[in-house]
Amino acid sequence: MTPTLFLRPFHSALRTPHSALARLALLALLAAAPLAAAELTVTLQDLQGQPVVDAVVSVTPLDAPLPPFAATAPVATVAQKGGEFSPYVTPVRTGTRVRFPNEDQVQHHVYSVSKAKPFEIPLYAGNEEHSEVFDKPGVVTVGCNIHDWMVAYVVVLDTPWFARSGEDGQARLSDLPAGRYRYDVWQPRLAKPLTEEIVFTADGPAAKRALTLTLKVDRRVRRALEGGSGGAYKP
Ligand SMILES: [Cu+2]
Repeated sequence: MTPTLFLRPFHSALRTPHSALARLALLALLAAAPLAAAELTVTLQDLQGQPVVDAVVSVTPLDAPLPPFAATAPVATVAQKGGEFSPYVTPVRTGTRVRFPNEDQVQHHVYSVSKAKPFEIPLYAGNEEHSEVFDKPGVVTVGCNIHDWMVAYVVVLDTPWFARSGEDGQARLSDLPAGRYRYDVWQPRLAKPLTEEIVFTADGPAAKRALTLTLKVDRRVRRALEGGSGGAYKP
């Protein structure tokens, strides 16, 4: 069992001259560890009853500070495959480094003019390594200068609690300390982001929410590179 393994270094730390420091460090660890954690599952569907994919559900504490940011930037990946970005929507915490590998045989020119992260990666092919740190919260729309149908979204959030809805329209969040929160739902076709307050109790059942979203028409034109997996597009 892990407790024995955990206690041994603690006892040896107590015998060192820095025992007070060690004790303080342990107390800080205990204080940071939530005694009980809540879970939230949000089920999203559109007006036709179809599951809504690629929605980002995020949860922000209203009465407690956000957990500290990681010392080293986490890494996420938005690839270019068959003339599309993959994934289409990527939620990340503020400070995350996002890699943009090109898995196609053609060059891409990835850029954004969004306020939270304007950037440009001039024409590049697969083997070059390109990444950007997303250091401000906000929705960053990413495009390609060569293939104007290519679009992706990086949703940069200060909170560490977020999830993207899958094919079943569900977004699941766990390890939420008890408390009062605000949850937000964002989706590229959602006319207006949706916000609601929610309270998690330490011993309560997992919270579930079912939401019906009004989505704008999907105007994306699915095209693929010539000879690519998707077929017929000719530039
Ligand atoms: Cu491109």
